[in-house]
Amino acid sequence: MKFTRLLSLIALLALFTACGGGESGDQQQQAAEEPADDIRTIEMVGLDGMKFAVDGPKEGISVSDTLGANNDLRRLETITVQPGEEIRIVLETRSQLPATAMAHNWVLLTTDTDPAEFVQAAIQAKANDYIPPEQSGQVLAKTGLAAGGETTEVVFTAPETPGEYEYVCTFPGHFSAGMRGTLVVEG
Ligand SMILES: [Cu+2]
Repeated sequence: MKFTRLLSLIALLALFTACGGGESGDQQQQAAEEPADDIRTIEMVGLDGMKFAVDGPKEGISVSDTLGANNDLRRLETITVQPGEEIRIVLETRSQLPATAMAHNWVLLTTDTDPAEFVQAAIQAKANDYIPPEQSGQVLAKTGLAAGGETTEVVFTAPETPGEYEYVCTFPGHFSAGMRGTLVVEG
């Protein structure tokens, strides 16, 4: 009797594990396709070519040309939001290079910040993920650094003041290579 119960328990466990595995796979897929909440999400890709890229034009963003041969991605240029809108930025880095050579972040700056000066200061801030601590007051929102194969994200509330806010990648050299764009807060 005891043995039979043990067998049933093992069978149940096996069933549970099998179902659980399947379910978590489905959930992962769901999560990748549609986030559980209804926060507007901008998914972008950081490329070795040092651009923020997206897989095509979508409502509320503008893009420019494709990024070269064998690449369906387009360069992301502007993100348009409503004042005070809640936004999620998801940044995936695609690279085979080591993290020390290639990583990306997404950093939104105040309108009175000179982005070129900010990224210049960031070069000295490697220990702080290339965010210069003394200028942290100029950062409105930021993701962490994502190396090849990693994804980083941030949820933030867009500024209430209409205007054009620059965002940059602060990894050395990426801003000047074109890893930048504009968040437009509509009036
Ligand atoms: Cu970058």
